[in-house]
Amino acid sequence: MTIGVFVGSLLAAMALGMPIAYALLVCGLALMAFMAATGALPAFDSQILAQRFVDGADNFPLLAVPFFLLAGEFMNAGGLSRRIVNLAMAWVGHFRGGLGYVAVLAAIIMASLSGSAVADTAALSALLLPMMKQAGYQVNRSAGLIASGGIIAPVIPPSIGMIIFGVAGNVSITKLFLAGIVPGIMMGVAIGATWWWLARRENVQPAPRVAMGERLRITGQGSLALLLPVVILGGMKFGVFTPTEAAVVAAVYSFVVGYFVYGELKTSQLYGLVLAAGKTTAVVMFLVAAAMVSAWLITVANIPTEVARMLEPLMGNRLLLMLVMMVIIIVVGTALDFTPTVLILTPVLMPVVLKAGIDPVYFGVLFIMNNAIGLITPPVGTVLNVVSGAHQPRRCLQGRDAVLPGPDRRAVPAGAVPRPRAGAAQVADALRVCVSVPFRKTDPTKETRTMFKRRNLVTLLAGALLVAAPAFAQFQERTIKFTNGLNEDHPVGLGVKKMQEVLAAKTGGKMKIASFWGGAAGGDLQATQALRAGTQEMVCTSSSPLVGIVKELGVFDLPFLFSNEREADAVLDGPAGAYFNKKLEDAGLVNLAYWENGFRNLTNSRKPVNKVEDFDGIKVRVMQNNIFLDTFKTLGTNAVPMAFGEIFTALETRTIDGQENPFVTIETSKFNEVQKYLSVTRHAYTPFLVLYSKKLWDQLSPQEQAVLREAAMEGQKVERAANRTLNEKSLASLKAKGMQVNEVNAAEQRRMFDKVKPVYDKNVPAIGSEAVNVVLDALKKARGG
Ligand code: TK8
Repeated sequence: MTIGVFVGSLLAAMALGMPIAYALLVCGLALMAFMAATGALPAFDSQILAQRFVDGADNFPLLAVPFFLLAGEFMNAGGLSRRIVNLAMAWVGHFRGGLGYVAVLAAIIMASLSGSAVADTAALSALLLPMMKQAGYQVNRSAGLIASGGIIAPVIPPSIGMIIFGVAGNVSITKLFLAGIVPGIMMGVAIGATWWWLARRENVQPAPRVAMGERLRITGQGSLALLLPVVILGGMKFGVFTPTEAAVVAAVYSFVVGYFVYGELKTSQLYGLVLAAGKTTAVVMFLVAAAMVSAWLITVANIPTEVARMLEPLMGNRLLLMLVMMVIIIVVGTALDFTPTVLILTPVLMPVVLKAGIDPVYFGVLFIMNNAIGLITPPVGTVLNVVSGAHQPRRCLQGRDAVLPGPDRRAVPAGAVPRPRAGAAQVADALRVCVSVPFRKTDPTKETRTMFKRRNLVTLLAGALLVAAPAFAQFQERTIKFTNGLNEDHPVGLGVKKMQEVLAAKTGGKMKIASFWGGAAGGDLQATQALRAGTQEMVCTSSSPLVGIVKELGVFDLPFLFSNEREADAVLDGPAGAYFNKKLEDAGLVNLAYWENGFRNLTNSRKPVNKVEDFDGIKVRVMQNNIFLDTFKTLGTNAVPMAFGEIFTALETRTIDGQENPFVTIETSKFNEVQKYLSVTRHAYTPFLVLYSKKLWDQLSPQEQAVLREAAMEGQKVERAANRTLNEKSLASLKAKGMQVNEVNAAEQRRMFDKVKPVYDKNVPAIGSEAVNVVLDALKKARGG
């Protein structure tokens, strides 16, 4: 049913002629309204939608989009594209069907320079199509060839499509980029082979062979353009820069070459080029932001699980599963534009991919390749439109401005055009696609069988309930949505399991917890905001990201506050803990219990940190509050606040060198895969808060509230114990997995403490001295003072 609302609202909005970005927002609204009405979501809250929307665009890797677009503009206007065509001409122009090979070779090279199929195709068709026509090639066939070559662009890096897939699916963009090279070249070879087959029958005089000396001269001219992909890929491969930085490098490089070296880029053009890239960026980013709203609701509504269940029969056969998913992508990709297809299908299919054990990078590259086919197939076929619109014979190689005259330069890149599609036939097409997929796999015999079983089960349960009903009358059927940024194998997973058991036993199965892991349904802060708005019941979060909401929580970020777990327990479980609970409640949050994240330690990819001086210059991610930021700045690092969910990718792409977290979190979040050094600094202890939405809490009966509190306290015992047992084990296994671990001796720890002392004085006013004193007093008591 939820799937029906998802697909139905999306298609209905599109049928009304709404641009896709708005259709996605309508889909989000519809899903939220439906879930609120059926009780799957506690409330409808437009503020949360707005928040998700803003968060959707607020993402570091996406910053690559405007720069790659700008690079494309500079390349076309600066004469780089033309030189690439010349170069291809010099080498393969003289074969039979030569101009066709020129188109393919140039497409491959251009693909490695630019991230957008539309920009490449626009440039190539403006240059080559008139030439091919003049030479006597069939226009339609030539246009088809250029269009087919154009769709190599999103596969060979850099690729805006891959950036968006990486962001939407949480997959390494660097890995996607590197994995796209060979498949992209294979696409070129395949297109070239097809052309060979077709061109045998064309009766066209090939261009004269270019003499070797001339060839080398032309290659020399184009070599500056050829160097760019080497710089970009090499830089990313060896960790010199991130994909985002690569985009900036590409833009600056193509500007310098076009402006200073070739001298074709004119100052007067700059404004127009930047404006064009800016406009396209706005379209892409708006689309991404809107898609993040529906993506969140898709996750919360459990649609991926439903889809996974439908694809269940295929789970054992990965090849078949891939095949089915790719067919879905191709079909949806023909009906929708490129980017919307990525944005809509990624959150739905990614969980299936992970569950089936398919490599997400492999899936991503195939996704992009098959989705690219949609660029040259009706009804949407953006690249087709470009080819048919872009060629203007009279401007054929008229000199430096031959490439991309007028409005074509503005042609929006792959997938970015929100175009109304009111045609009944197209809507019917899309409907058929989206509706037939989910139901295709049902096996009727199996269906009846499970129904039969289900009926038995229901009878049994009903009987049991009849007997037990009076005892559980004070409880209502409730499914509590719980989210967490960590993976399920973290001890928090055990704590939640315990809570589920307690709830099941004490409420006769009426109250249940539906848990979402790995930040799949939003990070700590987002979830906490949802709690305050009353659209989500529960979250387990570190105290630190919440300092913006309850400033007093900043106490726990003061460095070297606790020296062991016993002290932490004494403070948190005593009156001091109650003091913060009161503050949290005033902010709309009921804290059910303090669980444990634990003592934090620094990891980084540059050097072991043994002493204070070693912090110098390391780029470290810190939790999002000023006290942490201040601490790490004072220690000498280059500190960057960042949400937890972005850490892995940021480490992998070397946007940052390091991060700090407890051993168990480091291991369960797999940071060791992208970090070399682990220094046992124990510079802070972070508690976890198990929060419940106050708005929703007030709707619970006193019995329900009591059971929840009890469950959270039982969970606390399990979680803390597991965390502490696991702590040492995690350290050992991090070592075994290849991390280089160093202890920090007591004297050095003391020096670190001395260095960060000013952080206390500086931040106490912001935290409030009352809160600081409450904790310090409790701590004194705990220490026996
Ligand atoms: C997990 C976070 C995390 C925290 C952080 O959701 O942000 O570094 O330590 O463990 O709460």
